[in-house]
Amino acid sequence: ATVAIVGCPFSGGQGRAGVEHGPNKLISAGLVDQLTSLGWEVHYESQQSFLDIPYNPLPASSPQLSADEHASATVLKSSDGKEDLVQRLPDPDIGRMKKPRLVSAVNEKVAHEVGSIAKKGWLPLTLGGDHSLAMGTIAGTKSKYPDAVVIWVDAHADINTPETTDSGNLHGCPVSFLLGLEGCDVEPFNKWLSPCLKPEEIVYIGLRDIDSGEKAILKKHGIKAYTMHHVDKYGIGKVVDMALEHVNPDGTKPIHLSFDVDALDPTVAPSTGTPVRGGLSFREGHYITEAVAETGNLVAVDIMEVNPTLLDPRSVEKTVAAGCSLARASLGETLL
Ligand code: DIR
Ligand code: MN
Ligand code: MN
Ligand code: MN
Repeated sequence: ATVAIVGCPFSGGQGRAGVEHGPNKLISAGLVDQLTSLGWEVHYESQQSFLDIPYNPLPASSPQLSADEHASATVLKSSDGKEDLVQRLPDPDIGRMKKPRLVSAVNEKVAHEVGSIAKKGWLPLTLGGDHSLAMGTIAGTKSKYPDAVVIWVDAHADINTPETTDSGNLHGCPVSFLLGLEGCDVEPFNKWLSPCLKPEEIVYIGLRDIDSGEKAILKKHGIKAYTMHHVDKYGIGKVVDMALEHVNPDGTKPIHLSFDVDALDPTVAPSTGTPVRGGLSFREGHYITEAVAETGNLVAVDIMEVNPTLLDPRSVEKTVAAGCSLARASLGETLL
């Protein structure tokens, strides 16, 4: 079988720099060889040029500009070894949404990329980058598998709408856009993204930091969520059984696993932008990925929100190692 790694060095869905270095760190830690050792044919093209869009921050190689200049500068940029003139466009807030044009344009490209990989019959493994990218990854999965279901592992529900978001950070909103909730039919997203997920096609595991607006949305739409309270009460084995039973009662549907590493306890995955104490243990997190792999129905995986610029080297190493081992377990690595 073939896995194609989609590295998304993107941080525009939230406010903390550094998460754009997640993909390279996971790759440098040896992920390609690790997956090859599991028997996968691995496709990976480094530093994906598909994310290079006019709203992106300047490449590191470009001359430093002030914030004002940055907003609309025409800069020299080399692509394919050739110098080009690129207009970098301003991206003011729309309503509460921060960087809406950037997040939308990047996700449109991610959806295309993930969709075309899935259409080859390959498994896309997307490395974030922030979790706004799941707008694109899940839209891509749905373009190939319209009946796909989503297992969303996270401390957060990421189901704010442009109207309910307090932070304005779009990594807190991807699920709403996929569901097409009230307030999500807005430009620029509605130019390319149409609702592709039904409330009964997603289940959450690991939640423990849900905004009040999000709680109301989860209730209103009857969306199944197994919080850390449920993990404590039933144990992870039972929770995963119940989650799979909810989204996939016949065991026939394709599964997209979207894993935010902040679902893990901060002692396990400290280097992430919005850590919340009381999270999944190392084994609980891995159990989820192993059990999903065992279904044989997995068609796409996201490993999101690894930020290798946060905290000390030991914390970074732990977090990156956890990201790699979650990816391996998702792709069938077993303990025995
Ligand atoms: C919060 C935090 N619910 C927000 N969300 C995070 O900004 O909408 N998602 N951290 O990963
Ligand atoms: Mn293409
Ligand atoms: Mn998330
Ligand atoms: Mn999160």
